[in-house]
Amino acid sequence: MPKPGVAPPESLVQTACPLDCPDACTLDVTVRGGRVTKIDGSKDNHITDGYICAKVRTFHERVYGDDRLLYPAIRRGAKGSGQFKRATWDDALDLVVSKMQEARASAPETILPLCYGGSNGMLTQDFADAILFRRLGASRLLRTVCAAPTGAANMGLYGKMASTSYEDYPQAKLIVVWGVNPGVSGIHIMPFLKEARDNGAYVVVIDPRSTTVARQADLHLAVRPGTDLPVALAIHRYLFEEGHADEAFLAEHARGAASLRERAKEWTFARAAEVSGVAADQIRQLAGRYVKAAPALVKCGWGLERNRNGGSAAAAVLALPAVAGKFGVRGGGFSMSNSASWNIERPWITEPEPPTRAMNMNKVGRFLTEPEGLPVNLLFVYNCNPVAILPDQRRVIKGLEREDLFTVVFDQVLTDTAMYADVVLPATTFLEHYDTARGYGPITLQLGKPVIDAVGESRPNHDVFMDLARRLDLAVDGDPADELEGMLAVLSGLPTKIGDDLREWWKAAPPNGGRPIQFVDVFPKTPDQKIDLFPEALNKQAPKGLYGFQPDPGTAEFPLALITPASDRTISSTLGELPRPAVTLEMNPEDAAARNIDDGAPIRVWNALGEVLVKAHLTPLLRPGTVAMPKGVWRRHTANGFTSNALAPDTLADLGGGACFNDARVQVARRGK
Ligand SMILES: Nc1nc2c(c(=O)[nH]1)N[C@H]1C(S)=C(S)[C@@H](COP(=O)(O)OP(=O)(O)OC[C@H]3O[C@@H](n4cnc5c(=O)[nH]c(N)nc54)[C@H](O)[C@@H]3O)O[C@H]1N2
Ligand SMILES: Nc1nc2c(c(=O)[nH]1)N[C@H]1C(S)=C(S)[C@@H](COP(=O)(O)OP(=O)(O)OC[C@H]3O[C@@H](n4cnc5c(=O)[nH]c(N)nc54)[C@H](O)[C@@H]3O)O[C@H]1N2
Ligand code: SF4
Ligand SMILES: [Mo]
Repeated sequence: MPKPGVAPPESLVQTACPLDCPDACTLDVTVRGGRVTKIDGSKDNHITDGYICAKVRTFHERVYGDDRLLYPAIRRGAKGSGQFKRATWDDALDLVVSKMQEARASAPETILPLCYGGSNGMLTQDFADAILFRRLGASRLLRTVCAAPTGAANMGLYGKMASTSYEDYPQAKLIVVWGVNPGVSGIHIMPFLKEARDNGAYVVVIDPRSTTVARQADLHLAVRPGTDLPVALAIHRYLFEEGHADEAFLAEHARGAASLRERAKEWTFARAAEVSGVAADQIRQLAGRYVKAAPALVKCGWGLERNRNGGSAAAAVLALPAVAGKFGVRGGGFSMSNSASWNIERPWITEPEPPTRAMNMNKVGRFLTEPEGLPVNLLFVYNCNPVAILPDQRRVIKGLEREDLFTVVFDQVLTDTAMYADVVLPATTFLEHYDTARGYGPITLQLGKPVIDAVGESRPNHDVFMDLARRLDLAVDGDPADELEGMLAVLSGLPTKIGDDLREWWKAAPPNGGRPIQFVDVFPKTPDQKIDLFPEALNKQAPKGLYGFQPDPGTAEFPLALITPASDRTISSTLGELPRPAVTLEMNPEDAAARNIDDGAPIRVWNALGEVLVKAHLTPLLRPGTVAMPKGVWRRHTANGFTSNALAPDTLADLGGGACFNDARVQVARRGK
């Protein structure tokens, strides 16, 4: 114990951020008296460069916050009331095990693990959890809430080829920032983008909103949500029909160009302009500039995928550098999620995925309330906050209220979802356990390590899932018994050899130094290493065929397109328990005037699925006809306890079973004072 009046010694410990974020920052964490007092970006990592996002800078407030789960608990009151009774780990796990045994004896597929991106690390997801749920024969979860359409497009066209890293942006002479807002959701791109501009790069932004990057851009196409496909196809039409396609490159490296050309044919600049709501001249200008610029880079984000046309839009955008011949130079080609850049073996998962039913997470509300076939009777939620982040929030909540559903929520804080749990299990945070941090912007990999002891009785995912496996007699010899054995198993599966001293943080990059040039260092991972511009499997999947456009879902009753972009603190719902500014609905003054709504007025936003009560924030930075609310907010942030997800349909994108958050169409009206 330090003497009274004498400050305990302070130490600086380095670790890495494993959150679902492209940047994978290296963190300098200040620890005093066993407590974290400050979290900052490290200078040792040139991408992190000494700064981090506003979210993680406050992460220690979560670690010690009022909402932190400190011990296991069992439900006492009605579902949703948030009343729990403290329990021992033994009692809580015994109860979970008895319910799992029951389900296993009747039909193991009535068990559904529900997880997503709480942690992107390799130890906290797809490890002991996969071992447990595979051996149990539980239903499988299709993790489609994010990146499924862009992922399907990249997989179909390029077999998930690695893409241009942040460090090479400054080489580009033209950068198209397409459906992404790096000012809040990829902050470590920003200095590289600035350097590119300083070097004379022409920057184009395609986004319905005038984001910070859009305001700095040379050209901004404020498209209607869901209309990127016609814009991209109009550029393809220009490339093919006006002699700008790189026929030599296509002949050598691609298949399916004729089919893409055929689908693009109908999309003149004029038609694309009409549908997307931007001037034909702007699209023509982008196309002309793109043809001339070298190196030219397309940064494909996630904003364009969250609608009915998202997969085809992403495919058409990713096809641009192929048709225009923009590969083969540093700073050219495309840049997007690099999540598949590592060939990581997972030898510890000794069995293949069982052929159990696969359930699309966007439909969880539907599965819980209107089961087709076997119901879901045991829901095990971890690394995910479904009430806050899944579409059709009211249906999700209705499902969680089912008395015959047994819900386990394993989390760090009492989330909106944990309120509905039968058993709550406390999880450690990345400051209290080992994990990896895998960048999917920069291609880097680092070790995350505990910088403080576990808070309360919280435990790491690995320990709890292995404990459950043992209690269910599902553990076998050779399973990594604890967190450290797990970490060693992860390290042994890596393509890069590293030392076994787990006290040292390390980072590694693939042989090309993490800065691959497409078609020099990396090639399509398709069987013949060719680009498939018209994968038949994708063509079959899309309701109107690949590159087939589906019109706007708006109606006279619900004409406004509600989009839910990231803000600087709300991207996923992690840390949403900390104080946040009140949520508002952003709307263009024109749309507001038509409804007699002033800035700050209390309003009602609704459609057939639900209603959200917030205040209006009038801003010309959003195109008329489109309104916006941030994603990742919690129920406590609106006046009636529902968020934008109460208005988001559970319909699916054309490819990859992706979410259609931005297909929400709504009406807005003023509320009484
Ligand atoms: N610090 C930090 N950064 C993160 C994360 C984090 O946890 N912390 N999480 C990461 C995750 S999981 C994700 S998915 C990314 C999300 O990062 P982004 O790709 O930036 O995702 P969004 O904010 O959903 O959408 C981006 C932009 O698309 C626009 N948009 C909406 N609809 C359309 C459309 O139809 N067409 C076009 N062209 N644009 C549209 C929106 O206005 C928005 O400005 O951020 C990542 N970045
Ligand atoms: N309306 C709307 N909704 C959206 C989107 C949108 O555009 N619009 N975008 C979506 C996107 S891009 C994404 S990525 C998803 C994000 O959705 P989720 O992946 O569900 O992300 P979070 O909301 O952060 O929830 C993660 C939870 O995991 C917990 N957690 C973190 N680490 C651990 C751990 O080690 N162990 C355990 N047991 N728990 C842990 C955190 O405390 C947190 O509660 O949301 C989607 N939701
Ligand atoms: S969430 Fe992203 S920007 Fe924030 S600290 Fe983690 S890696 Fe860095
Ligand atoms: Mo995401």
